[in-house]
Amino acid sequence: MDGGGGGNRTRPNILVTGTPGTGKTTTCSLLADATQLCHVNVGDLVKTKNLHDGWDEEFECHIINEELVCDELEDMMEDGGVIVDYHGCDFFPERWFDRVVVLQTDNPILHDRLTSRGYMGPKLTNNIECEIFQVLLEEAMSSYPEDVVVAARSNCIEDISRNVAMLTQWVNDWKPAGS
Ligand code: DAT
Repeated sequence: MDGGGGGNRTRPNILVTGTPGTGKTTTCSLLADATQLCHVNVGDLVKTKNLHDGWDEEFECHIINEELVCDELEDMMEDGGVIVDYHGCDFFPERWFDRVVVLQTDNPILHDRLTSRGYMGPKLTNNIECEIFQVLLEEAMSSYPEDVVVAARSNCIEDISRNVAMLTQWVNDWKPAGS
């Protein structure tokens, strides 16, 4: 069982979460290029490794099997140096992450991004409500220590550049536990 400061890992693990469309994948991909950490897109992993319990017709997405996902990631997370990209955060072990970033986008902007992605009906409404009620920020705050969670605005390209620069700096300054 590890405590704070990253257990035995020599590089930190970061979770980038937020409502779909807030820019997680774009941010993680640029952050992985800047830091050489490994970007894991959990949605893609669930599809390619079949870590799900079928298809949800109403919300048009796979029903994620959280236990299978955690089992799949455990060894990698223990080694460290992973950026996890997912629109949920309460089922990962708390000890995995040194930083949890919650991306947030103003509603009209998010609405446009999701409709241009083809979201409509309950899937669109559900995600917009998720952002209005700051569901992911609440979930992150109730699942991780206060000093681990940061909220970051993601409305425009400049926001992405600023967030990537801020996180790159944080990764470069990070020190393993006991060092
Ligand atoms: P997510 O992984 O959170 O679902 P994404 O990275 O796939 O989001 O981004 C969805 C779309 O929105 C994609 O076309 C890129 C664009 N986008 C995301 N964040 C943005 C930002 N801060 N500024 C401009 N465009 C952004």
